[in-house]
Amino acid sequence: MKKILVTGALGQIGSELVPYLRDIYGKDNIIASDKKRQDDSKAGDGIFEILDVMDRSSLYEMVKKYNIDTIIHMAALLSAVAEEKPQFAWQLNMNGFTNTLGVARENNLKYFVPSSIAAFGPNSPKDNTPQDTIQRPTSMYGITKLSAELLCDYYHLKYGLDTRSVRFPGLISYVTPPGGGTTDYAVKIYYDAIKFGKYSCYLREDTYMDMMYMPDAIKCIVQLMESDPSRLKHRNAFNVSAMSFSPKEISREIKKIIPEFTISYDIDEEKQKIADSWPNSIDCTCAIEEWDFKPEYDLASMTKDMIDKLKTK
Ligand code: AKB
Repeated sequence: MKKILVTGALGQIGSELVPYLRDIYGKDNIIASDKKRQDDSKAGDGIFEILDVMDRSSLYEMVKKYNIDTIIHMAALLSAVAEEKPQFAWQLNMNGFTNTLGVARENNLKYFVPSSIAAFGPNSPKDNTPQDTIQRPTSMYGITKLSAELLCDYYHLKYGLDTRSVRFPGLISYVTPPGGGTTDYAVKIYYDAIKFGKYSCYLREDTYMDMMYMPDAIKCIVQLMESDPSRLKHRNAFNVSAMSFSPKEISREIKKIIPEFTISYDIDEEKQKIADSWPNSIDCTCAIEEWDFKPEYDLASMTKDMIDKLKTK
């Protein structure tokens, strides 16, 4: 990777991925792009372009203008918000994806798009969900993610395009809050614990989902993209996770640092339904074997870091 275009650069992952990439590859080699410039302070000091991924010709021009060799496509709607407007979610997630994938093919670029644990469904094995198994997602977000997995595989097999991807679990970060995900509670709980000493959770206390701390997530994107292609038996997309916990377990961990913290439950049926259709925990053996995936943070170390960082913030 020498010249990288990142779409959705102001989103939850993009806003941490871009500075990380700039540190590694040089600030002039990372073209951050998003639909609109939200806030100057977030854009960093590198190149930023306004780019709507639905606009294929601008995307094509951007690739030519900067001599791009890699696209990291992050622009997408997350699960809960996609369920509120499923037709729009299909349009944005699929058209944005096929535009970037198509431009990558025409220019023979390396290509990364994140998939998600949402690509599994209620009849996938619940625990230790294997890399290759039944995938019949029931959320619109999951349907778009699985479609992208299949299409990336197709482009790799048919055209030899260097497509790579991971199935991200819920990502937890103190930098940019997520917007519209089902796993977002695991971020909000830290903010509310510090601000109010309490949190009202929209999922049942025993809802298990996979999670990962953002520093591990951005590191693993680069690690996968730089990995030896001859070792990769899988392309789209690798199971990756650092931990699996329930609201009850994360609240217990927070209590160790903020003893007065309390959690209550006010269930959002739509979000609960989505969470119930996802695995409790996924099996990451293929990512470990094929490109040495190794996250650093577990629930305890992430909780300590989140609370330290948010208190300073
Ligand atoms: C969401 O909750 O929608 C995302 C995801 C698991 O892909 N965080």
